[in-house]
Amino acid sequence: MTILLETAEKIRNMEIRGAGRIARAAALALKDEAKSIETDSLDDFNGKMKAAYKMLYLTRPTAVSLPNALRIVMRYKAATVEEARSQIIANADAFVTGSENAVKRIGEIGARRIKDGYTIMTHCNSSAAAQIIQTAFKTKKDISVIATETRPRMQGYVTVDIMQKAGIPTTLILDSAVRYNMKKADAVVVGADAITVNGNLINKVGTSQLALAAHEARVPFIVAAETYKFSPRTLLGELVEIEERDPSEVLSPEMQKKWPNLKIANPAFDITPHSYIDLICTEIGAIPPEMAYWVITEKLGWEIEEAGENGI
Ligand code: RI2
Repeated sequence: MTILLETAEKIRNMEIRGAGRIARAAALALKDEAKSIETDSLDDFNGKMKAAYKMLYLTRPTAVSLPNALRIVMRYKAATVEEARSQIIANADAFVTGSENAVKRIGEIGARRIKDGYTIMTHCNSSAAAQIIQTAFKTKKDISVIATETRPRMQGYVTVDIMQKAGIPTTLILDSAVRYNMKKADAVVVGADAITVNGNLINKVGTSQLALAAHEARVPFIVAAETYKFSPRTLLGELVEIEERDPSEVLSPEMQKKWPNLKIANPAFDITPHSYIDLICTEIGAIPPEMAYWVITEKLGWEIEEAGENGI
């Protein structure tokens, strides 16, 4: 199996997951495809690259880091196959390095918001959010973590594993115990799959409940998001598609047979309104959600026309 097919399959089945990791893996898959296409015809090369782009694009619908990464890698203008190939390789390498540096920078910026003695609640598993917590811990802050299980895929275990390996005191809680435990939290830090032009956050289902409970308890709600998590297509009025995953993630096929008339809803993400977000930590600084329009138009620099190219 080619790296392209393997990467697409692993993103689809969530072996590769987490919005940032998906973006980096997709960029590297395009790079590998560019390296392996054997042709002298630029049209042929372009056609094969577009097919690769499309295959990766269609793997998961919500995390905007995926189409953003694909577009960045595919921004090439070349007169020959070799020129195209080397531009794609350079674009992919620059994206991956930039993405890794962005996560580190977010860690440094976000850690300044974490005071000594803080307990931080987090949801699911976000590399960017975990980076803030780990960076704060490394600066000798006496911090602890409350991590939700994050049913049905239990990404909370990944967070617990990271925190335990780093020696950070951590409490694992049920998703349904968020409000009860919020009184013990001094801050909530979560990641992002997408941020819309009006500053709303799309993240793992359940995130909006953390935001509601944090708002009620006056606990700051902080989002860790690289700028490529902002969605240019929302500038055109489009909504971010919420991925609906297989019912078997919620209830086993055997149990489903027991209740043949039962419906199961399994949205993977939900929407947190910008009014519940105190701060978004990006690699270009800590910004209010109201600056989403600026990030999309000025930082990502994408013209409306480009953002509207039907993604492919
Ligand atoms: P980083 C994940 O989605 C979670 O929703 C997480 O908050 C978000 O991606 C961002 O993750 P999933 O792939 O990029 O587990 O910060 O469905 O690692």
